[in-house]
Amino acid sequence: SPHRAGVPAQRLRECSEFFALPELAHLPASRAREALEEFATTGTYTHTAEELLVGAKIAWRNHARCVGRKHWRTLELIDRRDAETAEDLAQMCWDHLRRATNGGALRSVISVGPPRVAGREDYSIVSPQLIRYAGYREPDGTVTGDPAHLELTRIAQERGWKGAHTAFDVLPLMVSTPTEGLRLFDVPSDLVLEVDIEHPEHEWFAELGLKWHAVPVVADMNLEVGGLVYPCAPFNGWYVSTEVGARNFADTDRYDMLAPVADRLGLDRSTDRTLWKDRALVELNRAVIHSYRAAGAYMVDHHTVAKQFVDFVEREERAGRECPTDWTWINPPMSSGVTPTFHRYYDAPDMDVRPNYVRRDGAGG
Ligand code: NRG
Repeated sequence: SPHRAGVPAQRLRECSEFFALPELAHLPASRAREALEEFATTGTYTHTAEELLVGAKIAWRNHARCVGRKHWRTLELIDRRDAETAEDLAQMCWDHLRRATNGGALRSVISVGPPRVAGREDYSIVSPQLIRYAGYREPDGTVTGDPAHLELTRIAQERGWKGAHTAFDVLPLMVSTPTEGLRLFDVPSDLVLEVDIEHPEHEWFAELGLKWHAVPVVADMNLEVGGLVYPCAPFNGWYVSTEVGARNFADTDRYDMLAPVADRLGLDRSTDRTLWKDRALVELNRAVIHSYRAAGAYMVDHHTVAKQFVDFVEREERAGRECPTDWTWINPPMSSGVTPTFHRYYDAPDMDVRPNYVRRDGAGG
């Protein structure tokens, strides 16, 4: 029977389909047979580093919500499936930050820890990203820092962490292992490249005291490849400027900076019809793009990434591949109608295609 270890039929199917990918056509036919046999009998099997990297790249190519997919071939792997301790995972994350940041010339990297094994707690990164800013609820009800991370900050504080109480305290890295449970590690500050936000023309902008980190390393998604689940698989590309300028700084439940920016610009906020929000948003985003460029920290603007994405979709069409895409995630949160991604339809955003990155439950990011 092919179900001796109780592996669901769907997982075995993912295994067969994985080894049938053209990207693995050079493997001997015996590899697929033996992997499937071992998976069915023991409940797991071991990817070669090459299979894992191919899987991680194709997972990126398949991810319907990612607008940066044109660069899927450039992904680099840090293979730490041999990690045993929480320290090992922390070390993996520090290596990741160093390799990904690269002094500002960002590189796309994925680090992979031990796969899920039935009957054992996961090795995982509990933090939604490797770098996140704390949020503190003040007695008057306001928030200092990032309101998205109030809960995460409370957990860190319960575990004895003390932040400096600025609006940009880097939270400790939180990891979990089967034997040690949840553990916290301060992120070495020399591994956190940050950009102070200033405006190309308005001197006063720097006085708003905004800054952001250069590298978004998403850590709350499972990598699913060939029927295996890797719950510890932090990965990064680079920021689209609007993620920072039109969401993190602008959302009313994040740093909520549109009104302060509009006031410094001297805009009339007495009615929405003056478009003060839109005008403040443009200047805020100009400041973000300008500052990252001046600091030598790579990021892409929403116009450029939209063009790259349409190139990617057309290339996938020519290659005869489906390209599942979520229109609502691909389009930028400002000026969508003046980017090319807005003006077309895509293959249905099928989140079930594998390999893929699958969001774990928990805090947003
Ligand atoms: N909006 C989030 C980051 C989500 C992922 N974005 C990327 N991913 N660019 C934020 O921190 O603003 N990536 O792998 O590059």
